[in-house]
Amino acid sequence: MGAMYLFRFLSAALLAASPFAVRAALLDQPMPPEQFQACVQNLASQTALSGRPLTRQEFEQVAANARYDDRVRQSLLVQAGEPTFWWDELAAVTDAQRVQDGQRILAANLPTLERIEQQFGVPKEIVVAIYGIETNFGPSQGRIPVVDATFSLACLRPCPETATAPGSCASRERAFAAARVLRDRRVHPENFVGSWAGAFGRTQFVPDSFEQLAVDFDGDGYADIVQSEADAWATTANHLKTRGGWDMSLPVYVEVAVPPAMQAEFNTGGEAKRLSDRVQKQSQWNAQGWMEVLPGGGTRPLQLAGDPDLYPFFPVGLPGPAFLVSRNFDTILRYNRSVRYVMEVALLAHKIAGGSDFATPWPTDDPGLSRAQVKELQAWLVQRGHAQVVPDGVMGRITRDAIAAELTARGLPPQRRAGQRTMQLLMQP
Ligand SMILES: [Ca+2]
Repeated sequence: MGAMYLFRFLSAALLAASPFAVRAALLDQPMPPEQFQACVQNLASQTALSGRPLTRQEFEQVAANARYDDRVRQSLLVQAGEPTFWWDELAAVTDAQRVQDGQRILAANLPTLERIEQQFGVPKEIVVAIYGIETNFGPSQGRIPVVDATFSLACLRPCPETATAPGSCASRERAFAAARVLRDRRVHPENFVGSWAGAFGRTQFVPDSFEQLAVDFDGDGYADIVQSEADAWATTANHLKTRGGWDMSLPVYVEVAVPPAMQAEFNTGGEAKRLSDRVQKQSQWNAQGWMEVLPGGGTRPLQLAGDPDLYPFFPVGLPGPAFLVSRNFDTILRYNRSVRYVMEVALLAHKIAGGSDFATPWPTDDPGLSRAQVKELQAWLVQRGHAQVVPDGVMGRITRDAIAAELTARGLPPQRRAGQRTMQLLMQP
């Protein structure tokens, strides 16, 4: 289930790039088999546009077994529809259970993770946090054949006609990469299953990234991000090193207090604000009165080594937690293009290393639930007669429907979420 996090972010990026009319028409109903076949034939005719060599014959050999999977379309739709809150997701993603699981993985594999940290220059806690967020530290990696997922996605998200340079269209290139991975026998077909977005393995790589970045770290001659934790961790570290250039001397973020005179400027009404064009040296932020917020709520001038470049990031604007972020923020953003994902990874890594939550409260009187609490609430909903709710700790559509129904039954506004306060309110006898 951890893998769902990645899929959600990917879908947001994919949808954002899509012209609405095309999206609406293609996502309206399951794609008819003949339309999928025509689409795959069209892809076969475009192998010259593959970013790496791939012949039409090689592609067709893989395509012969490809099937349209409607879960791809349904996931695109579901993910687009439900608004979610920072405080809910961070509470669930970095809950006590996941922190403990991460610490256990770290302790049990310390020599391997330290060698990865040394070789790639990426903190072991960041690697473990990504493992925890992508697949909940485990082999649960989704069940859709990567070929089916990438081909379906390529057909649901067709390339613009202007994308005529090799490798120029992401959805098409992903399908081509899936075909190349099987052609080159780099992954056993049985293991080549993953998310609806085509991500597979313990740290959820899409085939094109896998091709370029996979590492054989356990030395058996085979980069296997499905079976081998060491290979998956090293591949993730390699991504952060190669694509972003991780700086071991810097944290991802420093929580800050904004000088009172500047606060009005960052009052966004709830929208995230990433001000990467406002980079300046730590010493300049200090000179302007920005202060580091300490775990207990106290403040002091920022004191990172080397006077690094930093820029402001506000998840929900002010009031709310505020940050100055380093180049490592951008490096995680290249791994997964979601600022929320970046903060989830950074906070989970921080907590695995013994750090604490943000000191500044979120602007809500109903803070988010841990997965254990969501499970408890779901079990209660089942007792209340919502038989279709599954107590799995994931706040999905069915759980949200049941919460709204229970709130309505009590004459309360039918919001589609529950935090600490709502849970208490609902479950009190
Ligand atoms: Ca290996």
